[in-house]
Amino acid sequence: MRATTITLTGAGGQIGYALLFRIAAGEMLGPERPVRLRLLEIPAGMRAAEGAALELQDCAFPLLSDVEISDDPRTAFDGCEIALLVGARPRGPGMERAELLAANAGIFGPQGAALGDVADDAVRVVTVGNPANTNALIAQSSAPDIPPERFTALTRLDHNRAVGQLAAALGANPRDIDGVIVWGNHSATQYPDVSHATVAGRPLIDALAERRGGVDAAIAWLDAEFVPRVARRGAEIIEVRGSSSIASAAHATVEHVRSDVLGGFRTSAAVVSHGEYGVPEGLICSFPVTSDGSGYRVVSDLGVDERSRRLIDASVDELVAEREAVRSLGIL
Ligand code: NAX
Repeated sequence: MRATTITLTGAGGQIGYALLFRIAAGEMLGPERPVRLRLLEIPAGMRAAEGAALELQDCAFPLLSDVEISDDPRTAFDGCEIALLVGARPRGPGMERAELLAANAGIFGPQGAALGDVADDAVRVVTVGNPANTNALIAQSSAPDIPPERFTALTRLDHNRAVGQLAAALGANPRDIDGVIVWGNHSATQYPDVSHATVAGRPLIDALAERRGGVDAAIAWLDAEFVPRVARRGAEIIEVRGSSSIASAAHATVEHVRSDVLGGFRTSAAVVSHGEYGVPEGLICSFPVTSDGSGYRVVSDLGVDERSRRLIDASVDELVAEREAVRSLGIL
């Protein structure tokens, strides 16, 4: 089988290091599909990327056809079929949000333009680097010849975190939990929603009410513990581990691409809005999605109750504000 070209930015960073070996082992695209890796770094990260490439060689992965490293986006994205945009500018001490958005626009704008110029016609682009949704929007806007639907941002980690919390609260196996939705921005305003979720085929809210002594108590737990814990899980990991989420973020990235390219069950991903659920068109917002292998599509026919509406709107408002901030900097 022909090798698929995957470009990873930030390949010398922590998530890059966790991700490369899983891709090369065939976990992202399946055990039959060879991969060709293109690693993009800035000069300061080149040695770390080179070291990772040496270790990839030492694994002698049968599916890995070759690895190239570059600090030039046009070289690294040449012929790219799957772009994983992980490298980003972190928020420095005292950095304002506008500065953070501008610094990242200086990365994701040129990378989007390079993708538009040199990537494969069928390229799919996943943004992991934060602020992920707005970075994806900037990259997408810089590549007008690539269909906007090909740009997605990672909220699968938030989705998996929500499933993990529910499994623990219900004493259930994560594989029995279905239909969880993460809405909105990959930030503390995100809304993990269980109103359409099931556990072993039964409405999850019923199982939760049984455990917590009634529907009101179940909703109180969702509002006071579940939603904030999932939304702030990244900060909790930093506090406990002393470093941000790495292996779980790499795992979620593997699953995000796998579900998109190979198809699968309903999950959550940030994709471009066409106005579904009242989300303004063009925003890259987390929705319930499915894919048959040809790319994520929003599942657009689910009911939204009043409580969910309020929480979705709060996160969407933040996405609108980020887009406005980027526009006011003259970036979009
Ligand atoms: P690291 O700081 O370990 O690595 C980032 C790497 O990107 C560095 O090696 C750096 O040299 C490189 N880089 C910077 N600018 C670049 C550019 N213009 N082109 C290519 N490479 C560039 O961070 P890491 O822990 O790997 O996290 C990467 C990003 O993922 C961060 O923005 C982080 O906030 C974000 N995350 C997103 C998550 C999500 O669910 N969407 C969860 C995990 C993570 O927090």
